[in-house]
Amino acid sequence: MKGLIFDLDGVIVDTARFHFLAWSKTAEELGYELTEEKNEELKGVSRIDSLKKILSWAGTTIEDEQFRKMTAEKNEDYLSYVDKMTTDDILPGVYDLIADLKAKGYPIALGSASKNAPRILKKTGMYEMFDAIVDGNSVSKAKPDPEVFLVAAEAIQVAPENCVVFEDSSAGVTAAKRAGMIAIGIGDQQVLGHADFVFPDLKEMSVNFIENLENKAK
Ligand code: B16
Ligand code: MG
Repeated sequence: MKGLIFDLDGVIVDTARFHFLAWSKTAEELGYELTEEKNEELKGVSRIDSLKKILSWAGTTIEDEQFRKMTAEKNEDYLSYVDKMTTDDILPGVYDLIADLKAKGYPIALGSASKNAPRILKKTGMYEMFDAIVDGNSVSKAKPDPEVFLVAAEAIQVAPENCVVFEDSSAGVTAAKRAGMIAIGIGDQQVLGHADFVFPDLKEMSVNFIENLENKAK
């Protein structure tokens, strides 16, 4: 049986929007305007690496202390949005899909770069749905490194080649492919063309599709 690994931000909940709002504020302080297009490159990327990217786009450098302060402030700002989340913030179709897959007996893991994953899952009532939660607190190498998905596969005791990853970020799809897994991109075909399949959102995904996945992957 296949193991299913879900990314969090942009797949289960739309916190990508909150990251964008918070990073835009940081970028502004650095005299840089973060566009939605550039923000795509921050999706799935760790907090530390995100600020490193913004600094390089802004063509500037800062002292370590300032770096630490900026990531802390960004996180505080981000959490002010997260703490207002409820079950209504689960993306359409996601709760029912995961509940149906769980009922069929599929092992289900979270594979997220976020250190705030448990807090978000608890706020939205999704915490209990997962057999394993692997997030930014449990891995040291950020996507596109495959570590997060390999650790998740191990946690649900499924071989990587039998795992299916649901990801909204380009870095995450690359990580899933490097892990030797089937990657299902959730979002824009233009951004996620390297995934095995791309769906605009999980509303379009069915249990039947997962059941018939054998040999369909690239
Ligand atoms: P945090 P995912 C990722 O989550 C986000 O896509 C990315 O934008 C964010 O920088 C990263 O988590 C770290 O998040 O600051 O909460 O630790 O998409 O891998 O679920
Ligand atoms: Mg994501």
